[in-house]
Amino acid sequence: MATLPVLCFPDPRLRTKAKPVEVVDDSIRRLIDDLLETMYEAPGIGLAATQVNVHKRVLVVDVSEKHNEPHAFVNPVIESAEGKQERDEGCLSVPGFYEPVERAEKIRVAAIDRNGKPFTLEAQDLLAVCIQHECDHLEGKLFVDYLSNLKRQRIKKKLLKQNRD
Ligand code: QAP
Ligand code: CO
Repeated sequence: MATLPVLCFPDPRLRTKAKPVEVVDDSIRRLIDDLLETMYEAPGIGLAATQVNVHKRVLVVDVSEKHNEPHAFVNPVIESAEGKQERDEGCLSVPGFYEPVERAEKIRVAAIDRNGKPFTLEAQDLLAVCIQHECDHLEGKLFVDYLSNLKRQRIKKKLLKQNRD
């Protein structure tokens, strides 16, 4: 296992659309383990492969208090979404910034697990938000894209300045 460096907004590589995984092999299982280790170390509640500059459709989440309920999703698809909720979101790729974003309250996601087995999961509340946030990463989309241009530009300027120092 290893922790991986996380790309920081506005790095253009975060805008890459990830490619579907064709076979869940040992290299994908290693990627899942490294994503989990990187997420737990941060600590965070979700991480997508895009954020570690691997452009494959793989993401991990764990919203449990004890950080002992990891979920890994390969080729996730949100099959249905209903209702609305608004929560403060953050992102390991946008360190230090938290802003409210509106998302679906309840979703059903279909994916493949670390053994190559298809599954579906129904999620609500924070888990549903986290999965929607991480699925966006695989499309090259960030939570700051839902904010006003002014807020996004301010965040961008501050992060660019931090990364110079
Ligand atoms: C996405 O984000 C998420 O700014 C996962 O300095 C977040 O794990 C979905 C993190 C909130 C829903 C609600 C952020 C760590 C972790 C930071 C994360 C930071 C250190 C973010
Ligand atoms: Co994120």
